[in-house]
Amino acid sequence: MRIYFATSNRHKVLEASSVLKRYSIEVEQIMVKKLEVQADDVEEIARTAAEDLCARRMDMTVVEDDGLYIKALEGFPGPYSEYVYRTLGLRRVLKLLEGVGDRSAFFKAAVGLCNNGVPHVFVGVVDGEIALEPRGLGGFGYDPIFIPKGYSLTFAELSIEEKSKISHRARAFQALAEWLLAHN
Ligand code: ITT
Ligand code: NA
Repeated sequence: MRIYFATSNRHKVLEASSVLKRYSIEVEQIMVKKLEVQADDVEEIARTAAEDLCARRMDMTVVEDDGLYIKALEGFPGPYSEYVYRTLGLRRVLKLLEGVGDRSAFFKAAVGLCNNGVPHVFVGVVDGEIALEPRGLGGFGYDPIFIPKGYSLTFAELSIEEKSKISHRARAFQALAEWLLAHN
């Protein structure tokens, strides 16, 4: 089986492939811009984007929207993660947490799929905490400051295979793969 991933982000594709190959599902990146509405939650953003895929008759295509939700900041940057990463950057996000005791956070991935003209959304979450300093060279985005629960390394210090055992993206794509194999 093969799915098409409408994203500009190569890292998302590599990580999704690393998960989906276990299910013998191939992933092909397509440079089609996903519909990005503003909403309070990534799940709603992914659902609207999946509906748009179906409206464009893009079957077996997925889109993904993610957010990093920091507890002490009431879930900020959440659905604004991409914008905040580009504008504030990691250092200034860390600055917002100076002196804060509870550094817990979670990543949430919402993957929208159009299958046989019907939109579906699969969600994955990983709990963790925000590091004191950026560490590691792997991954992308907030990876250098996110330490998954039960680990001492940041996502950027893990290999793509290790990150893809536990990440929000891995969990969302596992749910997608299981659903696809059961329904196709
Ligand atoms: P698309 O073309 O798929 O939209 P994007 O990179 O713009 O690619 P999003 O709009 O979903 O993706 O933005 C999510 C942001 O959240 C992204 O820019 C990263 O900064 C961050 N992010 C998402 N997943 C991440 C991960 O696994 N590790 C670190 N940061 C992540
Ligand atoms: Na984007």
